Amino acid sequence: HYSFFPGRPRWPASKTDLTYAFLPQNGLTDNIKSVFSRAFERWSEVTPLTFSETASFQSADIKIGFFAGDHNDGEPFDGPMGTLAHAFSPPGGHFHLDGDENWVINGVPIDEGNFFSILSAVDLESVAVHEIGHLLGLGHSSVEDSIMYPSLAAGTRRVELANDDIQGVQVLY
Ligand code: TQI
Ligand code: CA
Ligand code: ZN
Ligand code: ZN
Repeated sequence: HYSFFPGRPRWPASKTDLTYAFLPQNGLTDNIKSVFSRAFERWSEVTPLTFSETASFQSADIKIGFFAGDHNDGEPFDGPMGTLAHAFSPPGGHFHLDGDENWVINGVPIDEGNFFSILSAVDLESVAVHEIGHLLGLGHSSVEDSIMYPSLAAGTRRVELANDDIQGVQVLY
């Protein structure tokens, strides 16, 4: 079953059109950006919310960046595996991904020429859909095939919202 953060934080009802931006220093490719766009779309299909990319990192509601190790928010990343990403509950909007993961998009590594075991491959879209759930106010779910279930087998892709995820987010929005 779905859960919320303590106090059930959510984006205010007056703010249904959310903007997101990518940390300019990351210099992400269009392919990587399109993964996030698809991940946002899955949540906008089942809520009144819309998500659009803005060029202004400072003013964006949701700020997406890849960071390695300590990045000065008290929650350092830990190299390959372990913590993959973290996002803060509304209206925080910080969405950080561990730059040391072996991220893959449709099974293809983001970093060409970087060879690694498929056992350490992490599907970017799966993690993005999960973290956006947190950004919207969902905690973890006990339903095993839900997006908000707190574990994912290595190399696995899980991007379709389960009924449990939809019911949870529709309680909030
Ligand atoms: N990152 C954790 C997560 O997003 C951070 C976290 C731990 C957390 N406890 C929390 C966030 C409680 C909110 C509330 O869940 S993670 C997965 C999954 C992670 C894990 O790196 O462990 C995904 C990030 F589900 F695969 F295990 C994304 Cl999809
Ligand atoms: Ca890690
Ligand atoms: Zn962080
Ligand atoms: Zn989580």
